[in-house]
Amino acid sequence: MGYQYDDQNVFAKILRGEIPNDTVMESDHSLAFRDITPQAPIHILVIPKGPYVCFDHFALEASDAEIADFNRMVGKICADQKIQPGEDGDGYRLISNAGNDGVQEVPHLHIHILAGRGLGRMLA
Ligand code: DGP
Repeated sequence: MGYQYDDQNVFAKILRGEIPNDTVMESDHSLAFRDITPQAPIHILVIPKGPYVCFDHFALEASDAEIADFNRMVGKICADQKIQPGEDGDGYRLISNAGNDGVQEVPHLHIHILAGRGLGRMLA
């Protein structure tokens, strides 16, 4: 299957500096910034800098360095924000929507980190 990356999506514009963002963390391969419509007291989006549409695209085609960098950034943010369960915080939820059924609004891979309130039982 060929992945079609639209370089006019809003996160591509953020990466090019065309749209401002509230950056939380930046590395060689990844960027984290606050969601513009937060659904919880902590709502941070983590994106790879490379042109990946969704999680499977990234997992199958990104380099090991990009994948390691991305995963490490999610972990570092959990530590920085003090939301690790059983450590300083009370836990968090990670969500990555993909495609039509996943109701993905922005077609550039992003993981939502949600925390800071009870998030309820939710699988769908
Ligand atoms: P999703 O449905 O998983 O594709 O969610 C996309 C999220 O991106 C949604 O929670 C709102 C957020 N978002 C959309 N446009 C912008 C923007 O320009 N800046 C920021 N920071 N977040 C945005």
